[in-house]
Amino acid sequence: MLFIQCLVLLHALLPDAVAAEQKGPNVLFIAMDDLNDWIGCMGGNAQSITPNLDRLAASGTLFTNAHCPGAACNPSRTAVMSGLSPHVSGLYENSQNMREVLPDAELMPSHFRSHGYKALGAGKILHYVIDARSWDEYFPAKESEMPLPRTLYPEKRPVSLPRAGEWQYVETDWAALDATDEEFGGDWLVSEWVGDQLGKKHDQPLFLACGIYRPHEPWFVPARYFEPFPLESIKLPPGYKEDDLDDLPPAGKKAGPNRYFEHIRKLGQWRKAIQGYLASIHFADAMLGRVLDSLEKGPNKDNTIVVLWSDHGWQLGEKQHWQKFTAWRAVTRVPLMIRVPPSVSPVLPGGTSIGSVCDQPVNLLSLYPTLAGLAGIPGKPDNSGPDLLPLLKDPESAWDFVSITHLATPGSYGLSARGWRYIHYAGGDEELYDIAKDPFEWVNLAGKTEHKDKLTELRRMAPTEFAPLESKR
Ligand SMILES: [Ca+2]
Ligand SMILES: [Ca+2]
Repeated sequence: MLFIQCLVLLHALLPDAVAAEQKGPNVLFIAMDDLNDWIGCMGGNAQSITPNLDRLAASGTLFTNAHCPGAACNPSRTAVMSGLSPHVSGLYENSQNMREVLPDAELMPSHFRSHGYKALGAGKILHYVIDARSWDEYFPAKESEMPLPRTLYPEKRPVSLPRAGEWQYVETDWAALDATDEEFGGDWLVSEWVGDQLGKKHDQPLFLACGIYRPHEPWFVPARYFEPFPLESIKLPPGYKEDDLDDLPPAGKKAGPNRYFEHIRKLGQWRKAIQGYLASIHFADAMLGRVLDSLEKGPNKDNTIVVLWSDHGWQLGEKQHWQKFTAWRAVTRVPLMIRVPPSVSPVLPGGTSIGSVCDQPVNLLSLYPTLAGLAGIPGKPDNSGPDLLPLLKDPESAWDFVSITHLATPGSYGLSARGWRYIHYAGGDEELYDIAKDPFEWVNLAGKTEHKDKLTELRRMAPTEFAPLESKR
């Protein structure tokens, strides 16, 4: 009799239990490309116009000391999506093929799929590949393995920056296009597709990735995004200092100056380029706004976790450098914001606090375990990053971690702590900065006896083993 009662009870409970297991919050996973701290809520450049990034940050937790795992697209994105740090995976460079280096890695969308989620994606999430096997659906079609949709390019190129030689990346150029957002395509099409998904009800929880490609070069966007930035109003980067290289060790002096900046400055294009970057950020922000509006108007508003990150920052002349690939804060520090609505996450039932700000040093590697945890699914056992949950509960909670950004050479990295940064080059050269006093890293303290203890302390927190750079394509 008891047995039958138990069976009846089980029968009554089971459908609900199964249904409950399949339910979970949606995850809207938004990546921006090459976006540094030039956004309103991070204060990196007073001229930037980013109302949508700012409103997302204000609605949840903004991390002001978040850093990328690698100082370029491929190592950073691969690390985020695989949960494996470059010094563990051996993927340090843009030229490496992710699936050659990591043939079996279970990427985040795939992991969510194996726990009842549907994985949808659009735009650039991985480095110019889709990795079709990790997704249910993609825009453009996943079979194409090309994550960028149709985008308008001027017929005659370059428009603004003449080519100086073979070394120059063909996309380094800027121009206001006479086109509507729709005619421009690109991120507008991505935001349209993602918006459509958010406007519908789905029978499974979603892992929905939205890759916004601007402000990645070329800095071509519709003219209306250039209008708020008249050329005569453009200021040089606040972190620029003419004699900044003087106190760098040889490896730092080598990492800073590059041909791009020299070429741009020689041709009188520096302010025009800054204008192009600001316009591209403004455009990317507007595309984000379309996605957020679709979410807010649709049926998924109250059960969707939103996370936004950028794969790395960008230098626009600071330390005579143009682009990324360095260990300085302008490149390693990235926007990271997470919003969890109340009553959707089993581990954070109250959701994130509106307008909370966290300055603890964190790394994008933490996204994999953090998002899995928030969704109520197990993390992957080999995830490199710690779960950010304690900081989402309380931005001031104890945090014993530092954040490491790896460069292309194994053993070269930037280490970010709270208030301090330490840079180590594989040959042994070092830099040390007191960020609380010197946010632009103008004064290298590595050789100063009064900071010897700090140097020793930070050295001890750095990794000691580095996977070799795995074979290139
Ligand atoms: Ca990038
Ligand atoms: Ca300096």
